[in-house]
Amino acid sequence: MRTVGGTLEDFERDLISNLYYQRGTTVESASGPDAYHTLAVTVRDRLVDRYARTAAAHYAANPRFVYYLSAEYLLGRQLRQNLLYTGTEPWLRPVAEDLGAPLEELEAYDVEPGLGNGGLGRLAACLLDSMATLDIPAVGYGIRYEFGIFKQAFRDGAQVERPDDWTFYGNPWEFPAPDDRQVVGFYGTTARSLDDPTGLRRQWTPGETVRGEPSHMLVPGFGTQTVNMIRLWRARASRESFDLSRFSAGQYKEAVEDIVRAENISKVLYPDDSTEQGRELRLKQQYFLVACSLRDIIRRYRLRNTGWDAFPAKVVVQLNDTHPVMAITELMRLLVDVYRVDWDLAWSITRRTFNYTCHTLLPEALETWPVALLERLLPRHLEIIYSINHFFLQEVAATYPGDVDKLRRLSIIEEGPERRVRMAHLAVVGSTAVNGVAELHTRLLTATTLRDFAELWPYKFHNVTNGVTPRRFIRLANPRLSALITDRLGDEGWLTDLERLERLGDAVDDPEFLARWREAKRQNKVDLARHVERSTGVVIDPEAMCDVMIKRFHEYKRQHLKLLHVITLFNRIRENPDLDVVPRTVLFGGKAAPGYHAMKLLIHLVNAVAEAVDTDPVVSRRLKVVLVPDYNVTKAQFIIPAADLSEQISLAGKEASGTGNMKLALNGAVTIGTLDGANIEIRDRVGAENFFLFGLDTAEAADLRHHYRPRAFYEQDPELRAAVDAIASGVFAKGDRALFAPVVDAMLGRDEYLALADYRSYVDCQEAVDEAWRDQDRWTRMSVLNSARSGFFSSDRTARDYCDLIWRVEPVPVPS
Ligand code: B1H
Repeated sequence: MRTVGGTLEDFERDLISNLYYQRGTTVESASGPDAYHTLAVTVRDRLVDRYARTAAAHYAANPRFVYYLSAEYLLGRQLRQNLLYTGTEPWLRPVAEDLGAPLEELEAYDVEPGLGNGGLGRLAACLLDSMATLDIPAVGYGIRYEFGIFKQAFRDGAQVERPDDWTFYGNPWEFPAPDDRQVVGFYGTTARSLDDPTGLRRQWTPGETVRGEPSHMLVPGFGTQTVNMIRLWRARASRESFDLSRFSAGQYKEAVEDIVRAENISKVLYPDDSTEQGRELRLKQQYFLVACSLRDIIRRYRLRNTGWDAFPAKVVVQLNDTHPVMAITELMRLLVDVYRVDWDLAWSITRRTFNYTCHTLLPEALETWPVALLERLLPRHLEIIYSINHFFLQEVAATYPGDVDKLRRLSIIEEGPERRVRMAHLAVVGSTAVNGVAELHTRLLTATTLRDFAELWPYKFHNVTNGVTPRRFIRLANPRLSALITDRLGDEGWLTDLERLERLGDAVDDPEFLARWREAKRQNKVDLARHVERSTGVVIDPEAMCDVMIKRFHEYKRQHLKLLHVITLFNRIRENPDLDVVPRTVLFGGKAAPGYHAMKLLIHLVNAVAEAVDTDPVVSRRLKVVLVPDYNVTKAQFIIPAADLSEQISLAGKEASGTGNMKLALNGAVTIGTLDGANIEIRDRVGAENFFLFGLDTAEAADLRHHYRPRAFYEQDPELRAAVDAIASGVFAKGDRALFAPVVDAMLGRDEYLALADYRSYVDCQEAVDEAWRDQDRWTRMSVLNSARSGFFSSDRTARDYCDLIWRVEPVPVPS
């Protein structure tokens, strides 16, 4: 069925009609939200035909589907993306005119769904985009948090968190699907199944039930007909929950108690990043997501298939980190208890269905749940975990007879005063394939964190280096550079075959091309300066080097090392006002988890240093420091195209991959970085001469840790000492020496991530950066080559790697 026409006139007619019949208003009296909503719906309608044809093609082919389970998605703004993906982008201007709404105002209503924390959530979004672009049948499952990642503001320089009420004006991009609701249980008791002599089948009677209501957003492919979906679950009370008799008796609070408790499950995204949150509600969220999603997966499977033998041939589930790992026990429960499949067959099906991506190496980020909590909240799942562990440890004991220590290390249960379930172990045991997210990460994972498993099952482990979608992160974010690239390469084919960027390599000998490249960067900086001035009041110079560090605030990422460099520049210029330094704008962006006090204090310090720099008449002419508030996908799309220098300075061995590093390199920023995560692969590709390398490598860092004395570095290096002393002196706190003392104490005390050890190498490397910058032709060539050689980092390649190594799915073309 074809319901929308393909011309601008059709579009305009539909727009006026939607405004009238959906919003009940006219162009003359439409508000900003009316105009935005109507435009959004009119664009969305242009995806619906394709979505319906995709569903039909998938139904006919009955293919193997990828089901991506993730607690987080950072989709970014939808309007421009969907304009681009429907080929209606050129109409935006005339259409905005029809509506009498300035473009900027329309876009301001296009709020991004902030349903994630950082890289892990954005990777999920990039992979969905690439799977659709590659015609892979796929569904993303997640939670429709009522409040996404908090909005960050600053009060006197300190971070304050405000709720992200992202659906305040409604969300025009989603379709509710109440018919596909599910019911999920919690708490309660378990009992024997009388007909099961093995005791492995049992019955769970939950003590509480909650309804999961799905809605979906469309995930179009670029340059193809496929439109997949992401299905998000919202928790609602079962209808019986409202206690009318209590309400009638005037007990209003009690009458709605159950409703509130149920709806709290999808109320808010946990604003953690890489720290474990031992909260019951969080475990409830995790189970809610997987229970709803698995029921939906089974419902979809049964539309075209019968029996269970074919299940793993038709269903492959990718677990995005450990957050959805309870799915393994839930599938076992459904198969064994509900569908009465024998344990062994159920286990074989389960193991063939799941795969697990690990995103970290930090021990504190490896999720574990107290046995006692599981026993209360999910009693049947705990029993299943015990059984899985029992059979697994039998297998281990047979492989390593007498090795008790091995059993202890591999067990899914961590013994100790408080027994806990190790979710990563459950994930590895219950999966066919396990992957790390960059070469170094996978190597370290198999050599350290999951070493015993890698020895036991070496064939399970794979590397799939992360990637980013070039559609959002170049084409949408950086239209100027995109136009230049398209002009040079002849067509837009590079957007779906990013390795073609390689052909830009020849352009480094073309002075005219270099000039246009530089001009695009400069214009991007002018745009960014306008945004920064509007949101912070700070005026930045588009001629200065734009030095960018954008990522969550975390100790291992070492924003404090960057700050020591900034303070060193500050000190140098103050001491020698005539010093010939390269003018820089140092731009930070990122949030700290609300409970992460050390990082919130560091944010405060960044703002304080920014102010000190800004109010110093001499320094402020050469140096600017800005912490852009509320860094998110939208802000990333403004900042990345303007960046000259990309700061990727985590301690080697700590950043699993990084993906901002890829986005920045693709947009022609040159990296200063350590040998960590995907930096290594970026450097291998762009060439050592186009990458500023500094610092300890993983082995050196591990060695130094044994006998590390940060004070020794402090004492030996006068510039380092001056930088640390400046913080301690209170110059950034109006003389208050106490405020930032914890930052100084952490540096001189343990300096967990060896920032002081890497300081000299970093600061000297920044001098090499300055030297390269002074030769603008040289810099521009480096910039072009970074872009030209980063084609590997397309998430299309990542998705293909998953297909080849892990999923073994085939594309299903959708006829037009
Ligand atoms: C990454 C997380 C993460 N790794 C716990 N782990 C969270 C862990 O709310 N939580 O509890 C949230 C997020 N996030 C990141 O994943 C890595 O640090 C990056 O290096 C990597 O690029 C990204 C995508 O693989």
